Amino acid sequence: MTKNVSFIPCYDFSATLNATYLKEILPLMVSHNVAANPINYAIWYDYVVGNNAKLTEFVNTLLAEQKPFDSDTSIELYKKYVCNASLESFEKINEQLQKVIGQAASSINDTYHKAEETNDSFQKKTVALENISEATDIKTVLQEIIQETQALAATSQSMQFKLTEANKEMERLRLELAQVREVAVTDGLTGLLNRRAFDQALAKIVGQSEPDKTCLSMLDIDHFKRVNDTYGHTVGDNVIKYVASLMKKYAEDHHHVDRYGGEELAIIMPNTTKAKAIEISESIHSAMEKSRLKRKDNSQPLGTITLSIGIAELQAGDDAESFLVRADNALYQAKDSGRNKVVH
Ligand code: GH3
Ligand code: MG
Ligand code: MG
Repeated sequence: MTKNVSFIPCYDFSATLNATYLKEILPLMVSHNVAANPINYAIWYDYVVGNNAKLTEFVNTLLAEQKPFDSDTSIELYKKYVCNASLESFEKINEQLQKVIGQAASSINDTYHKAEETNDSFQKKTVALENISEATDIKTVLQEIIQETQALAATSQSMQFKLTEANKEMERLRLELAQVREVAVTDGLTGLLNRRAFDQALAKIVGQSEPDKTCLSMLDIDHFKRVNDTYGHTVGDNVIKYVASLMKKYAEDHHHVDRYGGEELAIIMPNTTKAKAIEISESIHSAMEKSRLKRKDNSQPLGTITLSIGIAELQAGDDAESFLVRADNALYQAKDSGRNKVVH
């Protein structure tokens, strides 16, 4: 069936954050007597990160009912919720597509055979008609021809109906596939494009663009660890979401706004001058600096949270990596020279 389809889960968090998770995951696994193999780690990773609601619910039920976390449960959870729903959707859609195509092909085949049969029969009848002289015999042959023509028309009508149905079903599957594809390139927290989409878009844009007409803006939240340490991860998540919303607000429609990983975000700007890239990045930077963010639960102000941004312009001879490195270097300079600024 679809053994050749593979779909790797996308983890786009920083090394520092993963170290934080590790410190939560391992004690949890030990306390629940879960073998620390890669499959179980992936499950408990998602559980600790908390971005996989269905998995969390399933694990919570298991824990509440004190059910053992055995290998069957673990493989079922991994296949269903980690490795992943998208793969299952792809397989399901693929199966349905095969079925629809199979039905349409068999209907076309039936009609083809019926037409061939009718053609043969007509040829025989043509010969017969040439040798018949009695009017009653001619009438019988003509009646047979009419019946066969009617049968052929019915088969062809049935094929038409089945093809119309197949067309509708394929359109439905096409939409379903588009949704699955969208999930595969979307970051769960911010709704921005994810790292997978960023890598793909950057390679494509660098390959197609003229130098001096494409820019890349890399953005990192300053002292974000402090935000997490002071207010907790949920508040930290909301700050990332807020920065993402500012990026969406100021970027142009044809730009790719991505979550590169953790609290690092990026905008790929094709057909954009450096002056425009600077203007957009400065707007995001100053909007963030002016924001007066408050905690949702108790309205406590979070204080000023700032951004460092590095901008690079595509140059002749660049590949995706060299372009990215230059933007990253600019970001590093922004950090190194005191943060809270745009460097280009
Ligand atoms: P700098 O100004 O140098 O960027 O300092 P920083 O503290 O922002 O940078 P550092 O790389 O030391 O820490 C980044 C932190 O971002 C560590 C990690 O806990 C946090 N982080 C990364 N991804 C997420 C996320 O998805 N949610 C939350 N809440 N925190 C995250
Ligand atoms: Mg940071
Ligand atoms: Mg960072």
